[in-house]
Amino acid sequence: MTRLVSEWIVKMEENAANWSNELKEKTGMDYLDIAAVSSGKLRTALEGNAKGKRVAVIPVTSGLGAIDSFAQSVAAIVNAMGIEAFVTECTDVNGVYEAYTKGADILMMADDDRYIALNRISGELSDNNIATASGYSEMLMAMAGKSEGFNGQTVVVLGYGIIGKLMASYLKGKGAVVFIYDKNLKKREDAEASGFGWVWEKNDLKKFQYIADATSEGKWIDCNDLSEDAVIVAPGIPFSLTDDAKRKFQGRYVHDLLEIGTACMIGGVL
Ligand code: 2YJ
Repeated sequence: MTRLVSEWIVKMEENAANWSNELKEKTGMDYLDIAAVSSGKLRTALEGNAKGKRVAVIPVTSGLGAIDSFAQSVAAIVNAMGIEAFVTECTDVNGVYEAYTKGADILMMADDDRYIALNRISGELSDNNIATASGYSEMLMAMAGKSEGFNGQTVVVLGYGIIGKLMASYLKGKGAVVFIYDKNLKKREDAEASGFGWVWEKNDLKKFQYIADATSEGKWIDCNDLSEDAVIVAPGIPFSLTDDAKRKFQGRYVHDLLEIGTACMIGGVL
């Protein structure tokens, strides 16, 4: 799991609302739409449930410490969904106390292993890994024009780690025939036991139009590595496409560092 670095997210606070609009152009869904579809709720229901709610984001210093502007970025994403969010002045347990005393309905916080949203009124909890996997899978379905399901069409998931496994299961549940590509061949048995096909060669990735990329290597996919009509969703950090491949597939890929997962977490607890 890749830990975010503050230089990567330094502009997120000011760009959070723009990215929601760009996603709408690329996929037909903004943050609130993707939050709704990934959590199986209606957008109008989320809008109704969000009324008057306040979200507290609590910086957490345990482990490797707080990441500069992480909590501010999360709050900006939630604000961009039309929901009031603030960052607590205190951190850790004291921050949880502050969130409660200031009347927050939803608490968001992350340490090195887990990033959660907790609705303290309803008791609902969402996890960033699950939210990210379902959100990006739904993005792929929308971009592929398969919002109702893949109906036996083939999808390749790159990287069979936490998010890759979750996406593979989610997409299978949506009717896709899922193949896995992972450079660690030891994962093949596990993937096949879960009912997924296995892609042996990087060269074979060209056979797939629909790609869900959960790898964390960065710049290992170039222009000629994918099919001409490839559609790519990529929660993996750093992003796999080279700069040339990004130009080539412009408009046909979605990748971000925090936004889609965060929006979907809110969907899960509203
Ligand atoms: O509050 C802070 O600023 C930090 N404690 C945030 C830490 C963020 N954590 C990560 O980036 C880890 N990779 C865990 C993320 C889990 C989601 N997949």
